[in-house]
Amino acid sequence: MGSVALGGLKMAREPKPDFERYMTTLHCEEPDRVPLGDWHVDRLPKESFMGRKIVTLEDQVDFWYTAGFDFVTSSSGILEPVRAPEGMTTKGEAVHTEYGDRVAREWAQEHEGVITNWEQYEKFSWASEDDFDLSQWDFFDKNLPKGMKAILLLGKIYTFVWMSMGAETFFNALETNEELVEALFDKVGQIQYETFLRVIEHPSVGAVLNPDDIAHNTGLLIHPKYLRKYVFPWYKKMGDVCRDKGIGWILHSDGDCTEVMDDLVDCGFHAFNPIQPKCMDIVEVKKRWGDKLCLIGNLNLDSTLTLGSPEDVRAEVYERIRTIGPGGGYMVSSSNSVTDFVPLENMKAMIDATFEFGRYPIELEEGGVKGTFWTFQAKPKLEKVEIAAELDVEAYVIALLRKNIPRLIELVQKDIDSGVNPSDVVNKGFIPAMTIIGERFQSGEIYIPELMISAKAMSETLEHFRGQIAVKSEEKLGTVVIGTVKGDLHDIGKNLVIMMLEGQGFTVEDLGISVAPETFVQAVKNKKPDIVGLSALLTTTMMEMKNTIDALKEAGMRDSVKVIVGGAPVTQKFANDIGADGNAYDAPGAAQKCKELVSS
Ligand code: B1M
Repeated sequence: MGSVALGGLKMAREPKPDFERYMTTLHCEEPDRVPLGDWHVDRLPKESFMGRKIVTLEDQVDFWYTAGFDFVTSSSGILEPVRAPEGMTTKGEAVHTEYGDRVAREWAQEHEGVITNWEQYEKFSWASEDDFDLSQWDFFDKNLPKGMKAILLLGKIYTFVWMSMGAETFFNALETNEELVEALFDKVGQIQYETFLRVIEHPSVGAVLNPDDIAHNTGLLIHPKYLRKYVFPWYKKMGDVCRDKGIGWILHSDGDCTEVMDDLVDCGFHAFNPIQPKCMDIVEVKKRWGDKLCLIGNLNLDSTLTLGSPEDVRAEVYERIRTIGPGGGYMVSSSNSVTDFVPLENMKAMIDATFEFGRYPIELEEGGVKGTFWTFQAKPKLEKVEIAAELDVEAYVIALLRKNIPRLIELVQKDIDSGVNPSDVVNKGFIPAMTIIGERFQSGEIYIPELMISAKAMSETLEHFRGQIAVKSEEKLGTVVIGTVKGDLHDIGKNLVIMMLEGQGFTVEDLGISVAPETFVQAVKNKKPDIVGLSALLTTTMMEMKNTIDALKEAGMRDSVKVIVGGAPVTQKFANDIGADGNAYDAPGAAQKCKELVSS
């Protein structure tokens, strides 16, 4: 090995890194054993694993080597919207971790980005490839242990653009401010591409992993036509270079990417990560794309790695290697990254089991290891809602989806002129139309931007008729106080839920993100809502839902409100266990559930 001094945890086995093993796997062939594939491990699990602080580059290399990886990862030229104009911040607050420490987290403002118009675009302090400190690559060139290579983490093009604009502005701008969107994608793509060209000249670089999330639990975040226009051409440009140079090219995207898997193959990717078990069935993915794409991931971060025992983790690794490993083209990794809420024993179990079961040829018996493990669970079947449609609802649907306010105004005026009671325009026109739009979102016909745009179009039209079609307070369905629970900064889903609730006639009080139980209690005291809505996207923050329900009990208020919980990892069973009154899988479902709760 090179000049890196190895310390830390003594492993029972010699790591013996071999990047050839990694490359053979990327080419969907069988190496000597299944490699470990995680590309990000939070600082605290790394430190706990090593039993000391991770400070220097030597420490970093030491961790990846000792843990048994064939590579070390490092980011370069990852643009972060933290180069924001003064007074604006994209840094989140500190949150609790498994390791008892608190770490600051990055987050993006849903409503306000830092580049929402041309003036901000011009003023933004754009980085060039000269601004990035690339010194670690010289270090890796000289010091990586024998057999190890470095993986460059670069390519956040889609993520940077939406985060810098803010989700809502970005979704809207796709249709209304195309020039700015295009300019941003070009700018970011160019910076990423030039940095990429520079870094891959280093002999230590064995692969490039592009961490760019383009999907969520049930599908792509935006229509694939935008990805094909703005994002995939950059991926392909980089993919062509990687293929020419014989280095690996890997996409990390959360969520269900089924719709664009063929595009990803065309972009030249060798591998796809992390195949979240809740979103994609890895067995099916292997069947359809396993000869073209190596699969990295699928170890369940929602449950097994975070809430399961080391035996469960061992059983899940066994199952993945048994079903996906034969023939090559599979690496064991978490379904996102090893976060600071993965217990150390579970991380160790994942690594140990990969060494234990991953030797080729893979010959593992079904049911050979005891433990609870997860396989793909399809999304719940949707119940069709009966719609009392007396007006020309389809015309409303079309105009809402196109955000055609003049047409909506015309439709409303025509209905009022023909004698329809103004409040029935809402109840028999807008609400059924939004219900239909919600169903189209649920079935994957439309995407998040269309859902958001429709909800906005409805409220803008109602604003136009303010005074004429004021929904009387006795006709309002009720009040919902909602927030993302403490420690959790995800808010796109919660905001969609709010829009759907308002679209169905609820008054909503939004408490924002990382909302403490006491704040919910205070809001219930002050606003006297009918329903409290709790959103959580992280397994670890789901416990705050229970804490909030307990706090309501302690304050003697639990019986005065219904509680609905939701968010990607939340299940009906979990909702029952913590004593919630309802759970919904998505925003239209949440509005439906709230209607049921107020009428029960
Ligand atoms: Co994060 N992230 N993230 N992330 N992120 C997830 C959620 C994750 C599932 C990805 C994965 O596993 N591959 C994973 C959580 C795993 C787990 O714990 N089970 C994860 C992780 C691990 C993390 C970090 C820890 C990463 C890290 O730092 N190592 C970190 C944590 C930050 C924190 O909160 N403390 C983090 C950070 C981020 C970003 C900041 C980069 C960004 C958030 C930006 C923002 O929200 N402003 C982000 C994103 C975008 C995601 C993914 C890719 C997409 C989430 C999203 O916006 N979806 C997500 C992957 C995934 O979802 N598969 C992921 C779109 C939205 C419309 O859907 O939010 O599911 P969703 O909401 C739906 C339903 O869930 C439901 O209705 C909504 C609309 O239909 N719903 C409700 C939501 N709330 C509801 C409430 C209800 C009822 C229904 O009643 C009240």
